[in-house]
Amino acid sequence: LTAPVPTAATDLTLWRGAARVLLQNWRGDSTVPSPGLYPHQWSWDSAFIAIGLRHLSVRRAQRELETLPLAQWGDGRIPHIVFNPAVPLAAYFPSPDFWRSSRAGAALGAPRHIETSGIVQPPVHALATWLVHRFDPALSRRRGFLERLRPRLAAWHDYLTGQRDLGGGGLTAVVHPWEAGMDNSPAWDGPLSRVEPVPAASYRRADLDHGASAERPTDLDYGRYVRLATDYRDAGYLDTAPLSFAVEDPCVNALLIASEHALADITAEPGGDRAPHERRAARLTDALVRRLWSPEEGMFLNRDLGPDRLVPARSAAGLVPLLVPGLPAHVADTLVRTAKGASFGLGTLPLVPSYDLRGPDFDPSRYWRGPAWFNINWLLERGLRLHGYTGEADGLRASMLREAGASGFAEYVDPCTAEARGTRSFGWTAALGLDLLA
Ligand code: 2M8
Repeated sequence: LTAPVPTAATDLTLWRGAARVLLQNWRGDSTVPSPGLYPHQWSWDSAFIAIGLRHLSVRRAQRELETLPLAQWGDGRIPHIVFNPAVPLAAYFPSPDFWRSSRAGAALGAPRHIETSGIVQPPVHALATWLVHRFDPALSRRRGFLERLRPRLAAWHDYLTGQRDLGGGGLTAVVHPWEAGMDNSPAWDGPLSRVEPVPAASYRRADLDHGASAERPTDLDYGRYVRLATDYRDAGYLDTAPLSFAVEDPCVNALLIASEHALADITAEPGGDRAPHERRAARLTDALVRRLWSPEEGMFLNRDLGPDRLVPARSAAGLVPLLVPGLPAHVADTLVRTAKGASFGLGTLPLVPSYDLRGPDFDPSRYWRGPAWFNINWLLERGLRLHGYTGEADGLRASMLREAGASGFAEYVDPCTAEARGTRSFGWTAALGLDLLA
């Protein structure tokens, strides 16, 4: 153990509970989000988990972040799932025999001996790497932690800002709802409506073995997810192939910017030049505001690259850019006003919901269509602090600490009642709770 154990009784209970989840979900060189529902390594989960794990064991946190890029593809992409070969195929769908990465991704340099998915997830990794380094710089230097990760993180960001600038406007785009991490957000309903679902009988949903169907995406959503993933795979995971789904997401891009700033720090630490990364972060920030900011809505929206227009769905993804350091002050202030308003209830509800409470498709229980998620709230807490909203950040922190423990470290909660939803003993809920406690 590298962190002091808290002394206050409630903190101690939370600390113990969170530590238990992280110890139970540890698999030797990485952490599963949940042993039942998600029994492999997930990309952005690992980054959030490492941020919390550093308080228990810096070595494990470093290991978590080192393991993931071992599965990086030659074109720079870090896959959204790294499969554990010891887990039976039927335990999770889509399984390695669906993605067939080592064959279908061979031309793009997919690993030959590790099976992965072929899509990506939000780039939280450089940010997590920097936070883990800073926690124990001496150990990090001794182990060459930053040196080993820096070229891989740079290649990852080059991929996202290069091949994945599908709209040509200076932002990165996602080609599947799973890539943004908010699988069934109402923001995808419009773009997804153009996708022909595969027949339900052509695959088996393993998620329903572990989760209530009212809290998971619908079969229609799944049919479309599978169609998109199949088409992408059959095109050899090429980003130049015609793509029926391509969207610029404000949360993904905000995390890329925050991570690009972290990459500047990572580069400068051994004496390298931070300027190219700072310049890229500034260019991305300009593009984010130019392409995704909606003054009318007082928040960022997704841009659907098919018709090239903003999607009018108000998802919490549109508040996450609050964590971008160089955001114009009037934009940051407007975002906070929107978060505190009737749509997102910051300061009045236990946690900020994943989607506009007053939106026509709001559902307090169904996955990313309303429930509150701890990673999004953690990002907002960080953003509030960054822009000087200390009181709001303190309130959100206290609320997250209370609900993380009370919900049994739930995957997500009803944003109005804070009742637990989804799976329990969920990795990033425990990790980020621990981080806020420290
Ligand atoms: C959820 O997504 C996976 C697909 O990647 C699934 O539903 O099977 C999302 O909540 C995603 O953000 C998360 O990374 C993943 C594992 O926790 O689960």
